[in-house]
Amino acid sequence: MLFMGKDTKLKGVISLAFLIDGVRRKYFMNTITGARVLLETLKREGVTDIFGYPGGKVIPIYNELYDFKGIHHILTRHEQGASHAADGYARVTGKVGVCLATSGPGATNLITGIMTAYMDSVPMVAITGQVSTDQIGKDAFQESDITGITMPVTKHNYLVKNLRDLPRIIKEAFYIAKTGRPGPVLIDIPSDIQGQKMDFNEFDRLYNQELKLESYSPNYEGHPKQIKMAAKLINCAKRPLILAGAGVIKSRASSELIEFVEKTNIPVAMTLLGLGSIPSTHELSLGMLGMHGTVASNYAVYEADLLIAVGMRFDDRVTGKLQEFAPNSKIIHIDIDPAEIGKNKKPDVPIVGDVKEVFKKLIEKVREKEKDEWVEQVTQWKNEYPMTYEKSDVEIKPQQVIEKISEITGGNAIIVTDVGQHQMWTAQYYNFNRPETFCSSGGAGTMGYGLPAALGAKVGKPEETVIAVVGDGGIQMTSQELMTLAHFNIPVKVVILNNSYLGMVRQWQELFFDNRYSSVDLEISPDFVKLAEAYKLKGVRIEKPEDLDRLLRENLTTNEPVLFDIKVSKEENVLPMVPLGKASHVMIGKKGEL
Ligand SMILES: Cc1ncc(C[n+]2csc(CCOP(=O)(O)OP(=O)(O)O)c2C)c(N)n1
Ligand SMILES: [Mg+2]
Repeated sequence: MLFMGKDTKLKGVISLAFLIDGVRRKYFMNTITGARVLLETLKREGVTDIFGYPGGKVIPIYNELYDFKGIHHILTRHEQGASHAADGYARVTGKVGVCLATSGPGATNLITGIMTAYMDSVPMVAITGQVSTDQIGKDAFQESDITGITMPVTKHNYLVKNLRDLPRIIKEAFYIAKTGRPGPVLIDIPSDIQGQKMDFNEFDRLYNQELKLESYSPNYEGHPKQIKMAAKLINCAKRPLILAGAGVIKSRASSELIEFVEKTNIPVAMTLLGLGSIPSTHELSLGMLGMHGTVASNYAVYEADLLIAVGMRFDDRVTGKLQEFAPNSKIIHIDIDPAEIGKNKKPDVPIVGDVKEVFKKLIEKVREKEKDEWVEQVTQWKNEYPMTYEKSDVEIKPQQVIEKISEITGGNAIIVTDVGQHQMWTAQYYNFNRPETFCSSGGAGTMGYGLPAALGAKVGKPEETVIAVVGDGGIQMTSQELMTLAHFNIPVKVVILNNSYLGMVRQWQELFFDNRYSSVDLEISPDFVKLAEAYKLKGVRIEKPEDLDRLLRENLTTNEPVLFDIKVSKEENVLPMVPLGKASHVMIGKKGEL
């Protein structure tokens, strides 16, 4: 054809311009923005999902996210939701969870989630936007000193002052977050740095430089002499007991723990966050210890002559009155963090190292042992004092709901809880079969954690059934994340144990403050089913015991998000209980002191 139309000519010119630009970028000057540097580095660190919320000082990052391939961004409805979601994601995958927020209020909204992750040693990288470098310190719009504010609740944090440092900083942040004792790391990136340009090859070179962290080198091995001493103590002990904490799960040492236990026939008590490290139904599992632990666990601690404390930190909810904790016992303490050794309880044999590595060596050195009188004794306690509650035909008991969920899922779901009585009932009545299936805010006790953390867990493990067990109080702290479930069609099951109270506080007021129920009444609450519907989710109300089994079975393992509002007996208490400040073997049960 001799003559081209005007439009066709124009298209031709535009295509040519694009082609030239492409060639120029590829072979001569392929520059990328700081925001792009961030995303490229995250991708190289294996990040596939980010939880976040945009704002003025991260717009350049969101601009790059717009068409960036390989990273999926989930818009939560509050930054707190983003940090808890990153936490839930990390706990079930073992990967580093990533959250992103703008400067000022966006950044400060992340803090509760960062602190929660810090207290429970969860690997997380939190990225925040900051005002531009020339405005820092001038009270610019939405400026906050987030590195200063988060100093006590992060393992490390960074304010990026030069784009050339960014690839190294991100790489370091991931390394620090996931190695040694895991924890959250925050990276604060001023907006001008996000917009500055860098040559792609230069980025590549900077990223590939070897990490040099001189003052940080976690010890994984465990000292051979200490391990030998530990084995000697274990071989001589008459009444040994293992206390398994979150460290067992974080170092993925469950199978080594089980091998060790089966070789030596030593019983195991677990901390709240250690649940799942050995199946609850294992004959040598005594269940949880501590304030709401089993009688068998707490009695065993009192009677033991050797405690093998593994990846746990003698938290006060575990020990009760510290001076009277394990009074007749020698202690072997295995932990990756040297700062934990002797912090609360002085061990006879400290071993600083990774639980998995240490156990591999211990298994070789300990003698095989048959079940003996000690195992008989703890089994007798187990049988004599099982977890029990009074059943009812007229009202649903909260413990019954958890037992039912355990039965329906076969103990194989991922269970995420909020904080309160329902959390403790879940720990007591759900039979955890395997590690990385229980997320709960142990150290911080953060109400509002459950729903967003479950959302993150489901994104991390889409093939698993994820159930959030929450209270009628806690759900109201982060209920906006129901919208995130609906928006991204994340099929989490949210089970509200609705007792119309801030139940755990009410329990303390009943038992220790003369029944003076002060500000714990939640009778005036939203209609949760209508709330679910307002968020475009299915809501199911269960009020009668006879409907519980059917309605749970029909809706618990389907592939859609569902919210259950389950009316449970209002004034049920979590028992047994070690009253605050009492020795851990002094427990109260249904009929007073045990
Ligand atoms: C953010 C936050 N605020 C306050 C508390 C104190 N607290 C612990 S448990 C609890 C009551 C929780 O009530 P609900 O969510 O209904 O759960 P329930 O105990 O009734 O199962 C409160 C207020 C907390 N742990 N976290
Ligand atoms: Mg409640």
